Amino acid sequence: MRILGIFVLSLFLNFSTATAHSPVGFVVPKDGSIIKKAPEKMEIVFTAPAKLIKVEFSKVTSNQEKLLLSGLLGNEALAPIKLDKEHLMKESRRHIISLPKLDDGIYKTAWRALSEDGHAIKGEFIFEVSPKGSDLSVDDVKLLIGEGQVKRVRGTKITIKHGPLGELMPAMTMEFNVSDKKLISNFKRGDEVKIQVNEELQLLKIESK
Ligand SMILES: [Cu+2]
Repeated sequence: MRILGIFVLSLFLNFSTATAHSPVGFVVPKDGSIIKKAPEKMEIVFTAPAKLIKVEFSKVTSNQEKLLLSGLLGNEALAPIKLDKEHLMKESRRHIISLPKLDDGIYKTAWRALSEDGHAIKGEFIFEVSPKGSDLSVDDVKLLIGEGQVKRVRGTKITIKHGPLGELMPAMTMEFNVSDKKLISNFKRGDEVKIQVNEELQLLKIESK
């Protein structure tokens, strides 16, 4: 997936503010991505259950050169787009947000949520719909496969320090759930593993490297 160079800096800033206390696993479309086909929905997936309390979705109307400068100050020109509110106030890891029909252009999403333990968290991401964009549909990029090191195993939960998973999830240390504890009972702290995760962030497969 191509990344808009102009967004790399803002992506970096978003990431560093997001990691302060935000358990974001990934978003779809990926932050900074350029896609050919307008998505019908967005996803925000947290590493632990959280409730979305506000989602502001806008078309960016300033030109791209300006966006780099003004975007960093957080005052790029935006035309708000109304969304329905079905996705709000549900406690879940994975949140799906329906979108109206989108024209070509750059779109920004700013969201706020409450984590399970009551922390307010927030973040933002940008994507572009353009004929120059990637052919990949948003569903094509969801195979979350990668490698990591086991940090802890407890019942049906396993904490893994993982590298990037597929196209979407950056490297991080996080806890995964499994449906059956037999899947992870043979692993212990320090094991180097290959993993596959689904879009609900359940661990589907784990094997020694
Ligand atoms: Cu992760």
